[in-house]
Amino acid sequence: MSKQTDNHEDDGLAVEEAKPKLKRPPKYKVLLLNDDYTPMEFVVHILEDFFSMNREQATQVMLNVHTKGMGVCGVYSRDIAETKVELVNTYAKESQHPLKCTMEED
Ligand code: TYC
Repeated sequence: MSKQTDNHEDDGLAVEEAKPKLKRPPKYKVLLLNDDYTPMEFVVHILEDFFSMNREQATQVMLNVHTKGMGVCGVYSRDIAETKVELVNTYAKESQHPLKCTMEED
């Protein structure tokens, strides 16, 4: 076989390398929204129980949400974030507080 046929040295084709396809799965921030009615102590309790914070951390995050309007409780995979949002909203509703939890891509 001639060199030319063998390795396509001059067949006019440009071969592009395939781009690596693997991407890290997206992460999601779980957010707590401020409102005028939910007691501060209830929010602290949520942050301790659903987001494994100690009392100091939970108090800091609660006050941050209270003053800034919104705050991050944690960053998780999509499934975990969705579950936390659902659990917090269900619990707040059952407790008759208007507290809202949501998520957004990190
Ligand atoms: N703003 C509420 C109050 O003054 C406290 C509060 C904090 C409510 C954080 C919601 O996500 C929240 N009682």
